Amino acid sequence: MYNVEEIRKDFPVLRQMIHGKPLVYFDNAATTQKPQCVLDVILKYYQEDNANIHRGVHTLSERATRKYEEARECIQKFIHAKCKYEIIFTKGTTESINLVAHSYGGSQLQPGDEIIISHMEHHSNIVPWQFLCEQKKCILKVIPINSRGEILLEDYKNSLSSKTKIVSITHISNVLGSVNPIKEMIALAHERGAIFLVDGAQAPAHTRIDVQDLNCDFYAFSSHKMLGPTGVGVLYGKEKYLEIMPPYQGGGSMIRQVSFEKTTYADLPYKFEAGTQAIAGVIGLAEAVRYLTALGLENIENYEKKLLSYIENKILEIPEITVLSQALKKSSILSFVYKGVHAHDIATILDHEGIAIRAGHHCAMPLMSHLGVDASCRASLALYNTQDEVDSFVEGLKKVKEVFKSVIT
Ligand code: C6P
Repeated sequence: MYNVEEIRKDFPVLRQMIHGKPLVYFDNAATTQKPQCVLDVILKYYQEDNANIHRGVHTLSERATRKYEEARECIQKFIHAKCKYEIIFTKGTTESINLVAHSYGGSQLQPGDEIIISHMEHHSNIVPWQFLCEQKKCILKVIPINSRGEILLEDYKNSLSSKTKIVSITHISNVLGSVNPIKEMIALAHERGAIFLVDGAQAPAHTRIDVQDLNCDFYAFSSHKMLGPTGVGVLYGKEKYLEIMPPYQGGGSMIRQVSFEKTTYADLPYKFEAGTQAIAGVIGLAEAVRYLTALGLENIENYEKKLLSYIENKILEIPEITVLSQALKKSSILSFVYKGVHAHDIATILDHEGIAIRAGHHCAMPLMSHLGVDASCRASLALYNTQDEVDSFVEGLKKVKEVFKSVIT
């Protein structure tokens, strides 16, 4: 039984009033709220165990190291990776993608090689590849999307060639909510000998991830979008690729032996974890994963599906609104424009009703220009949102009409 009212009690931030109204938090694609258990483990770590990891022989350091490494195993199980050294801790999705572009791309690609992305990518899955193309004289190809907001698979197949070396696609679009057929796309890339990176920023809090079943070569995600703290993320990589990749950053922890003449590097995963890591953050992320696992990703996904269809039906009550995505497979993200009213004005009016949404280009400017809008509103739902909150949101949107009645014709 999925008891959302019980679940909400785990999230202290939700128990507050904004401008005299109960907070309705619909900005989960930007970052999710954190359950009490995540806050508790972070506080407990600092109160009881705080020490640097992999360095000290003293008790605190051993404890901190154990918790940090247990977190790695926890993430390994969560995404069903083959072994724990395929899990690299990073700052977030952005750093994970930059790591692959810089290290794998920088060492393996040759001038004229091709990299494929799609039209619905976040800037974090565009700009690192542009850097690489500039540096290595490679070519960036962009697969188009259809009017429903889905990747055009035929165009993708036609774009793949023996020159394709990397394909990097988002699992779930942060603007459209489209769930891409990545398993099929990965198999097609592999047939052409290309490796495949999945930008998973929007997925792990909403659907079950099995990297071995997907057979992706890299999977990047952020802790803060899945109930964990900010400043931490994960790069999953297949061992055979991580092994051949040079380190991304140099510093403490990532070395085996240093001399002024020659430095050798540590084994996986430490080769990619230079400097003191976000230890408390990693421990907090593992707790978030335990929380999500206890609720069950299938249960969360089913619940959010119902909530998405509820919000999609409710929003039809406002004829001035156009929803930007009609993808057949969608996660709980709803982007829309309101005829004659700028997205920022709508977000401001909703904020006065206690409702948090995101408005703007959502760090996906090429997608926005493809859609022919400079900004949209985005309501993104999570496991603790309710139908009552959707009702408040739709009532809030109805107020837009009152405020702008002289503008809306
Ligand atoms: N999208 C949003 O409001 P970081 O910032 O590294 O945690 O995640 C970057 C990122 C990469 N890919 C996708 C698909 C994303 O959605 C994001 C982050 C947030 O949509 C902040 S811009």
